[in-house]
Amino acid sequence: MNKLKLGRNAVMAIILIIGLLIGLVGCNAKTPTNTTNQAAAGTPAAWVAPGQLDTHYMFASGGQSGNLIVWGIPSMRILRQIPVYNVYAPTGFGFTPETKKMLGDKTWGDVHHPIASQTQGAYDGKFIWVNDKANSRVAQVDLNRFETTQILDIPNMVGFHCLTTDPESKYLFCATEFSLPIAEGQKNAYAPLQNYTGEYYGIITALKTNRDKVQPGQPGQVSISYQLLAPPYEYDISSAGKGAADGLVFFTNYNSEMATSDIEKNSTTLPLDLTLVVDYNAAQKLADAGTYDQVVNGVKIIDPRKHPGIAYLLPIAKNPHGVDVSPDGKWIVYSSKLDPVVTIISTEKLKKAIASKNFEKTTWGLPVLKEADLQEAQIQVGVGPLHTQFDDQGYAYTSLFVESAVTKWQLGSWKVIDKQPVNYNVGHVAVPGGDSMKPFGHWLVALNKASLKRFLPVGPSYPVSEQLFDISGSSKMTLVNETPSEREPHYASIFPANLIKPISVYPKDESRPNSIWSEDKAKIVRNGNQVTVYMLTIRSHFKPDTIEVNQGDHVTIYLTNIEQQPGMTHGIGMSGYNINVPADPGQTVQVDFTADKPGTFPFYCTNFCSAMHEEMAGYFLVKPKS
Ligand code: K7E
Ligand code: CUA
Ligand code: CA
Repeated sequence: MNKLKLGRNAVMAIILIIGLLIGLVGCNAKTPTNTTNQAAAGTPAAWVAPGQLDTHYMFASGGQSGNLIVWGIPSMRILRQIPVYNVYAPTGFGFTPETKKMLGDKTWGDVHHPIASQTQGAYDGKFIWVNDKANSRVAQVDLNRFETTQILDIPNMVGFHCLTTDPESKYLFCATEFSLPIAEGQKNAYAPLQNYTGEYYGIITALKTNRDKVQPGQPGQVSISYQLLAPPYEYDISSAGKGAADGLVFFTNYNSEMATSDIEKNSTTLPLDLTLVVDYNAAQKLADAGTYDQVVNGVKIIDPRKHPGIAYLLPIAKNPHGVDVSPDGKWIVYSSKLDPVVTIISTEKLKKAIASKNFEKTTWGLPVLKEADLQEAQIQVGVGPLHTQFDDQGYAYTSLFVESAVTKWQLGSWKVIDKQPVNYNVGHVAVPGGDSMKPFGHWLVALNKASLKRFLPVGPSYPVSEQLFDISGSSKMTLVNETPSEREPHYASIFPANLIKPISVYPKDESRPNSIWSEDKAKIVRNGNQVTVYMLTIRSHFKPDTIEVNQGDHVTIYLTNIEQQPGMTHGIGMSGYNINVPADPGQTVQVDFTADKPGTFPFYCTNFCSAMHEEMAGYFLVKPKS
C-alpha cells in the first residue's frame, strides 16, 4: 500500500474524475472529518465491563513495529504484543540464543498479513503465519504459547507482500512485489534496468507448512517446496482458492505495464492488469516428481512457460489490489484500486475456460484468459476498493481507501446494501473467519491508515486507527468502538475466543534438558572457560544468587522458573551485559554471553512478583584478567 499512499494525490485526481462522472463521490471522499455521522464510539454493543472477558481475539498486523498485536473484541483492549521481527524486551524476544538466531542481523520487519491456520477450511486456532514485506521472510506464531517459533528467509525474493494458505493449511503461497534478477549466491543480483523484461522475474514461492510435524511450542517446520517464475510484474495480494476454487491460487499485480520508473504514472496506462492464476496441485505434482528447470540458491525453480497447465494470466480492471475468494469458492472478488468497482469472476467459468483452453492470446509465454467470458458481475462499490471479507449471512464487505468507507454488498444478487464512513483511509477490513470457508460474522474491524481528529494529538502525524462495526444486523453496519493502534495496520485474523486455547503454565517436566526443579540441583559447572549455571527461581530468590567467573569466560545460564502458579513470571535483568529474559511459570530459558567486561554486575528480578520482589536479586562478578 505504500505506493498508493505516496501517489495519493495523483490517484485521487484520476479517481475523483471517474467518481464524479458516475456520481459516486460524496463529500466523504474529499473531506472526511470527525463530523461524519458515525455513532459515538464505545457504544453499549462494545461495552465489556471490568472483569468481563471479550468474546473474540483479534491478531492484527503491527506493520513496521514487526509485531503481531492481540486485541480483545469488542472492547478493543490490547491483550498482548507478540514480537515477530523485532527485539521486544517485555517478552525477552531477541535476548535468548534461539530468538537472537531467528532475528539474525535484521532490526525490523514489516508485518502485513497474519494468516490463520485452517482445517477443512475453518480456523483451527493452532498457528498464525505472517509475512515480512521488508526482508522477504515468513514467520510462524504458535497460538498455544503466543510466541514466534520460526522465521524463514526466502531466497530469490526481495520484498514479498502477500501470503495465503489452502483450506488444510498444507501450503503457504507468496509472491515478490518487486521483480528482480535472480542469481546463485546473491540476494540482490544486478542486471541493468534496460534488460527488465528479459532478466527480471516475478517469483511465486510455495511453502510447505509441515504442521503435522510440529508439537506446540516446538520450532516451526515451514520449508520451501518450489518457486515458479512469473512475468516481471509487481505482485500485490494473493488468495488461495477453497471449495469450488480449491487447488487454485490467485495473485493480483498492478504493474503489468512493467514500468520501472515513474511507476505512479506509468503503471496506470493499461485499463486491465494481467493477474496470475496458478494451479498449485499441478505445480506441486511437478515438484514432487523432481521436475524443475533450475536450482537457484538451493530452491527448485519451475518455469511455467515450459510446463503448460500451471499458470494463466487473467486481465482485471485497473491496478487491482485485493483478491478474495467467497467462502464457498464460487466467486473470486478482485478490488480495483483505480476503478470504483469490484470484479466478480465465476470459478465455474474460469475452470471451463482453462479446461477448454479458451485463451485470448499468449503473453510472456503464458495463456491469457478472456476476462469478459469469466466475469459474473462488476459492482460499483465506491472509490479506491482494496480488500473484501465475508460473513456467515452471504454478505461481503469491501474497504474503500480513497473514499474512507466500507461497502456491504450481497453475494449472488450483487446489490450494494450499505456504506459507512470510516476514519480514515481504510486498508483492510477483517471479519471473524472472514477469509475462510467458515466465517463467523458479527464484527468487522476497519484497519485504518490514519485517524483525523479522533484522538488527542500526538505530534505531526496522526495515530492510525482501528474501528469496530457491528455487522450482525441484516442491513446497516454500526460503528461501536475504536482505538488508536500501531503504524501501520494491514490485515488481521479474528477468532471466536473459544478457538484459542493457550497454556497457562509450562507443566513441570523433570526430563526437560537443562532444567532443575529443586534447590539442591542448583549448581555452577566449569569446563575450561565455559561456565554453565543451572539456576532456578521461585518467590523470592534466585538459586544460585552469586556467580563469579573470570574475565573472558563464556557463560551459559539455564534459568528454570519452578512456579506452577499462572501469571507468576520472574525474569533476570542485568545491565552491563544487556541481559533481559523473563521466565514464565514452569519455563526454562537460556542466557548466553561472554564475560568480557570485568566488574560487579548486580542482577535482579524484572517482574514485580511478591512483596519481596526487590529483595530478589544477586551478584554476577567478573574477576579481571590481570
Ligand atoms: Cu496493506 Cu494487505 Cu500489504 Cu492492502 S496490504 S491495505
Ligand atoms: Cu521474581 Cu520479582
Ligand atoms: Ca497497471
